[in-house]
Amino acid sequence: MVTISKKKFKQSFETKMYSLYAQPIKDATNEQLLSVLCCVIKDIIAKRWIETNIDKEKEVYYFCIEFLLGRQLKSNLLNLDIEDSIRDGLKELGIELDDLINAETDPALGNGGLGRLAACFLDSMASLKINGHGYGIRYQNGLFEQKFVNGYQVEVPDNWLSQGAYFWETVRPNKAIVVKFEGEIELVKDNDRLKVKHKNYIPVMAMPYDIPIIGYHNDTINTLRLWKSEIQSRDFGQNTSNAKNYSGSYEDALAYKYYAEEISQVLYPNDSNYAGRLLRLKQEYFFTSAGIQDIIRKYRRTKQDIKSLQNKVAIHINDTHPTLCIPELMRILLDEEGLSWEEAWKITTNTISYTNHTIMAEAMEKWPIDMIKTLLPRIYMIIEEINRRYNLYLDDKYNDENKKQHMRIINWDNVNMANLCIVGSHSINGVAALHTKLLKKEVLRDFYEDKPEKFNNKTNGIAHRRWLMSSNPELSDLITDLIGDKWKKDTTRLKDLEKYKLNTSVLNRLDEIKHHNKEHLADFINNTYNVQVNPNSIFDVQIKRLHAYKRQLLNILNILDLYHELLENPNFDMQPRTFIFGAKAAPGYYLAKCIIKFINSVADKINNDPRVNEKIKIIFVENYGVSLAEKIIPAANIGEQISTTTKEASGTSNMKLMMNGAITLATLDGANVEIFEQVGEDNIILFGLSAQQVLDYNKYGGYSALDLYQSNRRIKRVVDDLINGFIPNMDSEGREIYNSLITYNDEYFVLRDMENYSEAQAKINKLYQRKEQWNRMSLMNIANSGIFSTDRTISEYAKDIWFKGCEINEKYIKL
Ligand code: AZC
Repeated sequence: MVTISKKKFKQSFETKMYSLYAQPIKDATNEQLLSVLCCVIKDIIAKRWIETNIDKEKEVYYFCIEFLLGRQLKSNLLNLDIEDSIRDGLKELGIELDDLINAETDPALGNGGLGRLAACFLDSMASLKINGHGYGIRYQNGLFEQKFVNGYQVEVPDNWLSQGAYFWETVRPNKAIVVKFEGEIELVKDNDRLKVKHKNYIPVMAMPYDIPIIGYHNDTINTLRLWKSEIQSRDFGQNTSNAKNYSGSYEDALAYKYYAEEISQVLYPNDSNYAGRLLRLKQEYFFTSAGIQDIIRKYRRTKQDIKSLQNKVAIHINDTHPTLCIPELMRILLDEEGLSWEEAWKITTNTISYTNHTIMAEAMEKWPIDMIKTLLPRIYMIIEEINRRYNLYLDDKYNDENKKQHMRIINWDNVNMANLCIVGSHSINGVAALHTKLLKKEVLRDFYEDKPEKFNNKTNGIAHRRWLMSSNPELSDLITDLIGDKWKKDTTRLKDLEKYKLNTSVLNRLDEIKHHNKEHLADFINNTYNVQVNPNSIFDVQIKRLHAYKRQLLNILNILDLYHELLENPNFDMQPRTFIFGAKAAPGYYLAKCIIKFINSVADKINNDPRVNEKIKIIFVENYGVSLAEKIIPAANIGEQISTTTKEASGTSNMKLMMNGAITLATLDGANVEIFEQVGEDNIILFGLSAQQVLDYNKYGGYSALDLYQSNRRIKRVVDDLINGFIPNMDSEGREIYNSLITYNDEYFVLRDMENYSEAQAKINKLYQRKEQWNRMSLMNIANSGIFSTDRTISEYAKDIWFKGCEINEKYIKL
């Protein structure tokens, strides 16, 4: 284990301050102090980082177009176990560690669940001593910063590199790689073989920026390698004689610079939604090609036979965005290694595995043939050949044209990326039991029936080190006081907490800690938004992307209904509630933006109505992201997981919230089903249509929202509020939402589930008043959250997918 004494740390800190900034500590800004601290920590880990990179065992490469890391300082100190000496050392130098923790930028290089999951996976791979590395894109601008102006979402570019640099990264120009776009393919005869010549291509340099990923109390330091796109400068020793010849004019040079740099300029702000833009396809090829070339380059240095690649390397495709790993690996094996198609295909499929993250049709990537053909001519040829061979297989096996059509990789002038992933990998998994079941039974049924052995489930998880130990230290300490600290490395031990479920003093302690966390959050809300919230109220939290299927609308309509009830009956028995929302909407997603405006407008009305604002407060936090989540989650009493059943593949905020003692209010969707199985019916509040009911409705044309609206007084009342001027400062947004519910027949069953939801909310109101019982439910949630650690998820990936059949598999079976 790396260690550093306080004395040594202080010396290193001062020396680094002089060498970096040539100034005394007292003159430094917090950013400068932070950069010095990061450098000192990087010095401490450098030797271990290099050693982890000298690989003896099989390595995992996790390809993902987003990594939503969050701030790193606190979790790095925790994982290295040096927080105390650093805190004390800094104090003696007159510096507060917490000031530096808060000075760090929060790199928002992801949209939501998918990107954050990838970051949790990195943490767990390192903590389980798996040589697992991430490949992604170093976006110049991450997810936009959200501001509310008059209740509307306004997007401001995220300038996360404004401090000049990201202090954790190390750029490695000597490891840069050329990625080739466009041009023509020529097949030249070379002895008795055909050689592939790519001519007139546009070379784009992929510059690697490495971020260390530090394992928990072990010596593993893995790497997240993010690629930045740059122009190809001539002096990197790579043969680019066939590159497109720019005339050398100023305009040409500028156009080329723009072409190259644009690729990693900005993260697409869509969550679970496919946009189909050329630039996105460039991004996808850019990072997959750079990553695959990098893997092969490293492998070649080991001088092992390329045919043994699968014994040393596992490549994981996180959703379809990195699908081009498949034809890119084929390209290298065929064109550079000279293998036959059969050999190359066997290696590729045995090396690559794929995770699906959604069944929503609008998220399924389908790229137009013409686009791929022009941008990636050689890659397209390979995809075409994969498709041709697969069609032969299908024709041989099936007669049903419909079925075959559904399974083809190239179909209706598009390349279906999910189909390519399924055909080109040896494992396909969903991210929660229900989701995997829906993949097998509905969305991917034909593929499942064809090759059932390829399909498996890997229920998502969360990094408990960040989401409990680091963000809720008081709770973490209480747990350790009660059951010892083994749970930190084996979260199933949290179960030992159950023996305290009848212990009043433990339950009271739990309550006190929750109360402290609520006070902290209340202070933050007061300081930031100038709204007073009562820490004795129920903190009811819905934090996730804004999407119709996630049904923030159901939540706000119910609040509006409560408001009416309170106005009609001021003695209405109601425990005070603070409803907290955090959500960004994709900039082009109009309905989602209307819902944001609606929530803000309702908040404005209710928060300023003295008749009710002792009972209800609504807070919509601006710019929700990882850092805000770390503040909100420890303070939550209720986690709202109210998606339309079947639509949320898994969810992960549900797991974070339960692990911090919030009670889940949920539909039986995604991983909520497994949360329910863990905690039992007494410790979760369920409502809403079942998966089967939703599937049946969808099959037979839905229900009639209009009938329900006309027959239910309370539903009619809140729906009418959308358009009758009751909520001030709304423009056409109310009409837009109204239409989605009534004119377009409520695709997401908001009104259909409304009565049931409001009964569930009333139940919570009663339960919360029985404080001891509530605290017991909270304890039972924490105690049964252990299986939702990504340590469990990753050990399953390791033994069932990445190291299946390998000797070192033994190691993971124990986990
Ligand atoms: C999300 C799912 O919507 C969410 O349910 C899941 O928890 C998360 O992935 C992690 O698995 N999906 C996405 O963010 N994006 C896509 C393209 O599915």
